[in-house]
Amino acid sequence: MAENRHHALDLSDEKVLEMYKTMLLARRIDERMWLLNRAGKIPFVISCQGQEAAQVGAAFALDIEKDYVLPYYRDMGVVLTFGMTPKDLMLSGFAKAEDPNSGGRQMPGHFGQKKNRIVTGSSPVTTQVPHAVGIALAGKMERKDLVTFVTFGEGSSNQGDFHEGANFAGVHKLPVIFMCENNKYAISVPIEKQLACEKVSDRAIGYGMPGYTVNGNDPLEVYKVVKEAAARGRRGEGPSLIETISYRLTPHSSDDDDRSYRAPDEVAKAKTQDPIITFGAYLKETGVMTDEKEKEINDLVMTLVNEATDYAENAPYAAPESAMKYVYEGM
Ligand SMILES: Cc1ncc(C[n+]2csc(CCOP(=O)(O)OP(=O)(O)O)c2C)c(N)n1
Ligand SMILES: [Mg+2]
Repeated sequence: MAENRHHALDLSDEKVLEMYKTMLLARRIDERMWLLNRAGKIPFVISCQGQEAAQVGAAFALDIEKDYVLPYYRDMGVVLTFGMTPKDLMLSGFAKAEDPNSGGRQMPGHFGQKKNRIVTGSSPVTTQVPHAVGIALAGKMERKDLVTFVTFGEGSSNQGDFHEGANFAGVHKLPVIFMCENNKYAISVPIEKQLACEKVSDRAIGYGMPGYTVNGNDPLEVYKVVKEAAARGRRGEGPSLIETISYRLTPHSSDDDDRSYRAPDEVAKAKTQDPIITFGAYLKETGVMTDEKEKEINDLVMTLVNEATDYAENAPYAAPESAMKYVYEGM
């Protein structure tokens, strides 16, 4: 039997099975969205595939009753953990009126849900970073017990917003967790052409915060480092920068053909480290997940995905006369 690593992190067997279920749910919703896109039913998909372990491992380390998350477009694992439902996500995919993210107005992947403290983001990458810093500043001024958690890609870590936000958070010792989901590509640009430094986490020193690079395919490693970062933030010791290394298993989006810039072999090799497979294997090797339990989780996940698909497909679009709602105060 393999070494049990989750008990040392105070994670029960039940909790790690819940992590696995959430990762699998994100993966299966995402896969369904691709099928629906190719069937001409939903306009656009931007995937979480390959990043579920980083997203779920991190989100499980936060306080879902108090903390604020500012996810980026791939973070299905984060928003599912914070309470967004498969139905909500499918309503967004189909761009239907009831979509809590935008009322069916924006592209999918622009997450936002007030009741779950998922802060809505914009399409220009990295704009969520200064927002996370601002919310952490407000929390500190109001003496609230909260941390903010913000994610972005490694390509986006070159944007000014990241550097300005990180510097301000470092100077003012704000409770922000900056998590860079390094998936080795920014659309067609490989990591070697994006960064002159070896690691994104090397940048932390410039902003007076600790920086960590962890295996983004291992939810337990990510959980541990985010848990520690949240504790530091709550103690008033300031922000942290965490870089999770994984691999983007799909093309950039449903509108991209990745065969034009990366070798199929490279993708095939990365698939051997697919976190759904490796974490599933860990749970089996430690005796936490039996074959029956695995089937039970799979069946439950597929029921949720099917129900969400049917519900969202049959839901109404937003009324045309509501198009300007939330844009202008009165028309
Ligand atoms: C400011 C800005 N520039 C360019 C784009 C177009 N764009 C959308 S996603 C993306 C790549 C981002 O790569 P990375 O940050 O590594 O995230 P990933 O998609 O790999 O998760 C680009 C260039 C944008 N949305 N905003
Ligand atoms: Mg990237």
